[in-house]
Amino acid sequence: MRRVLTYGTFDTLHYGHIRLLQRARALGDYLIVGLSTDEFNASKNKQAFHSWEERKAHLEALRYVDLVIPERTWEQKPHDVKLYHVDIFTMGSDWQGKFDDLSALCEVIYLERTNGISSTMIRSSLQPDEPSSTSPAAILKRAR
Ligand code: C2G
Repeated sequence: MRRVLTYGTFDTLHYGHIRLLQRARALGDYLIVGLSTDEFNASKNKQAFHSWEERKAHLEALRYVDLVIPERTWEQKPHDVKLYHVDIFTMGSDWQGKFDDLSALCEVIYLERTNGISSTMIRSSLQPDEPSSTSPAAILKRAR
């Protein structure tokens, strides 16, 4: 059984995330996702729209994801690779080269990032007073 590992925040789950997870799972037979905790996100200056528990439930609903573990630090990756007997570590290409040190422990593969969609875009369209929002309130506000 080839075991694959990836990490991320996976906030406001969208087709860019799903395409990544689908291709990651296709690299092997079992996909583990290290899901950034809210505390770890704070250290990345990121605040997710959904809680860790909600984001975990979203991932567990996907057929591509076999196990979700907490990502609490940048440094836990080598430990997780050993603990879960990981064969392949993968991330989107926006992380190209950043985790090459893991190639001492497992194969490292970067998958092309999906353009045109991001959690930031989705979150800004959820804010009613954001100019880019497409909510009826925002459209009416701009029309005045
Ligand atoms: N991704 C993608 N296409 C997008 C958006 C994201 O392929 N349009 C990929 C990213 O490259 C990443 C994964 O989906 O591999 C999760 O993205 P984020 O939730 O933004 O995760 P990030 O903040 O990059 O955290 O230790 C690594 C970090 O936890 C990664």
